[in-house]
Amino acid sequence: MTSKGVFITFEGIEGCGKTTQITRLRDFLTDRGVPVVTTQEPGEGAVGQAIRRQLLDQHNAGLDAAAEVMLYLADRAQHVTHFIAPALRAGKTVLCDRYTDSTLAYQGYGRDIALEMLKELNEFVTHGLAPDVTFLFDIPPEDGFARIRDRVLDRMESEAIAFHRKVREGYLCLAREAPDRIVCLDGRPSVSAVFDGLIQALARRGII
Ligand code: Z5A
Repeated sequence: MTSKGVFITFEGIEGCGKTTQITRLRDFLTDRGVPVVTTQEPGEGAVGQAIRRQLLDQHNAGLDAAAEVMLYLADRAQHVTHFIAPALRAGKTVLCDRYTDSTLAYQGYGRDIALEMLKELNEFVTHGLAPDVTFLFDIPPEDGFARIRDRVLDRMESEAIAFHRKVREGYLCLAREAPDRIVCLDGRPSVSAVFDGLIQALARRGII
């Protein structure tokens, strides 16, 4: 799949600060005249919204793990075809809140679904479209949940803390496996300090 724009993804457990940093980076790039779009998984477009509702609905607590992963992958297939790939072809920088690494971390490491199979399925639904760079904001689950304590938790957030610890450890394994693509930043310092680290990493890669 050919692309002209830059594809940047953001990963980490709940409350790690992805949305906050994406907003900052969008504004930073827009101020410099870079065409940029932001998006998220799951939930882009009408199909994505319908899938997202099912995935996060507390009433679906008994959702089968295989059904769960297929829904995330179906959302991604739609997302790549109808949003991400066209935006990249149009030369836009795409800032995407969660992508393939979320499936490996949550369904692979979190739910113990075979990683090699998930990697193949990710390849299938994305047509091999990989991010140019991925930011992983690493924080302990306790810190992430403290930040979102005023929210009504959804189905995924309601999983036991042990699940979220496995997901965090999974992300750290993924970062060790792909050090050229995944930039792991400590998500605990202030929003500005984390953003400085992100900008420095983009500058080192010649992206800004
Ligand atoms: N999921 C999956 O299992 N498999 C998949 O393949 C995919 C997803 C794609 C989607 O949740 C769920 O689906 C997610 C993974 C799963 N579930 N879990 N559990 P979502 O889209 O609804 O939410 P999220 O992606 O987990 O985002 P979030 O909880 O909103 O977190 P965030 O975007 O990383 O954090 P934030 O909104 O930027 O910040 C949270 C709060 O912390 C906020 O009040 C900020 O002001 C504050 N904050 C942010 N940064 C800082 C710093 N540095 N210091 C202090 N306070 C801060």
